[in-house]
Amino acid sequence: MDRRDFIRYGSMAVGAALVARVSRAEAQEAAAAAPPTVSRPPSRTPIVAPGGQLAVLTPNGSTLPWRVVGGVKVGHLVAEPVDHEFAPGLRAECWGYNGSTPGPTIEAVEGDRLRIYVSNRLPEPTSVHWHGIVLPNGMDGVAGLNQPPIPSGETFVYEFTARYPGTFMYHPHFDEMTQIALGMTGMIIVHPRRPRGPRVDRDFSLMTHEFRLNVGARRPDPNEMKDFNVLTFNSKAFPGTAPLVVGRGERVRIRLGNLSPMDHHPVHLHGLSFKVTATDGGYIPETAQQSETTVLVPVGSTRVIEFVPEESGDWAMHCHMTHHVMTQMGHGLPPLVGADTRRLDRRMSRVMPQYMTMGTNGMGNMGEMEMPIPPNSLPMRGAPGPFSYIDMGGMFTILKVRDNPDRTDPASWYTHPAGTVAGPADPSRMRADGVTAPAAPPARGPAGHGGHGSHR
Ligand SMILES: [Cu+2]
Repeated sequence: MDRRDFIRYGSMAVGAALVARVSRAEAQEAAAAAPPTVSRPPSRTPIVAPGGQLAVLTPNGSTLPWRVVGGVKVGHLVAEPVDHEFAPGLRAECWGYNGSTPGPTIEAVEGDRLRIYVSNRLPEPTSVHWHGIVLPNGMDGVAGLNQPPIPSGETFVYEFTARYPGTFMYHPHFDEMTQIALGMTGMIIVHPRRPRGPRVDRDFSLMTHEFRLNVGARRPDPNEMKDFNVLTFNSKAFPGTAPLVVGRGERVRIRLGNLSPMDHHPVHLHGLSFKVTATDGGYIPETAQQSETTVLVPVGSTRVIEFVPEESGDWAMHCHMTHHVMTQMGHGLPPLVGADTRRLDRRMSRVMPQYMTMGTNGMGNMGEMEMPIPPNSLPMRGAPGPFSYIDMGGMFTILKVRDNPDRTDPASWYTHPAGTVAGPADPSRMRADGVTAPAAPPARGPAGHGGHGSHR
């Protein structure tokens, strides 16, 4: 059953309308079962490369461990199905590496000799392509072109030198459409032997991705070409995304990769501007670095950004495609804004006393309606925030800028200094400023169907 079928099923008699039967008991039950809003990020990392370069943090992820044998860094990737949680309440069988999607971040230093074993526990062959790495042709991982595919149950070995520093990726090059769509991606970070540019205090890695997961389905649909409904950072949809906790005045680097099947992601950060310092092709000279607040990360590319936040707070970081901050039931619905549904509601209430058509005043409050949803599905979007419901989900996370980042509980909200939060206008101040409020919008529909907060 996909979400449209669910909507149809829920509103058989009314065709296009979106139906919710909301009762206080149901809402309270759902709220009691609701998981915590944020998951915990990893703690601060050690120095791993010359010049005091810090290890990269992979929120919601891990780093591939090395064993050094005769001066060679030896690692092991296991390609396998993984039981993956996109966000509390939404699980699926994905494919990944070493028990996760994305796979562990591969972190090395310029000049390192790497030997990486790849065991295939998938039901079909696979291969690994080291995206952006300059290496001998037979190590490039394109099945058929550079090597035979790795049969199910077998282990191949790749060996190459990380010749150039940079931010790269890895993924299969056998049945790419299926294997990448099911989650087989990962980042490769090669630190320079001599640090470039100012030293950073935090270094994060985020892989953007998109999945088609029909409500009730066990696995994402790898055959989907256009209509994705679970949008992710490191394969997590908000509120499953761990926040990035940083210090005010610290220099922060975020490495973004995109191995989505079909979509580029314009990733936007609030409250600051950043410089794009590198791509998977190499470093951008300082004189050519542009100041931006949104960076487009095309499919098959990485973009590295750096910034120094000057304002503390909880700042949104998200893909700016509005349908990419939605989840399973967020799009593909009939448009209802401005529809007059009074007759429909009167008729429906005869057979279904709690019936209410939603969406006629906009969709902003849909996520918090706590309407009954099918098992293993996400509500339309979002999670509770410090002021009200945050109506974004999907490819959304929070940059938490604090004065004491290492003593900050990542689950805590920013405490705003008095007088620094937008609120209702004071009528006398409005008069003094010569501002007259326009008439309220014309009332439509019976009481209880109106604006924000009136639905319970
Ligand atoms: Cu996007």
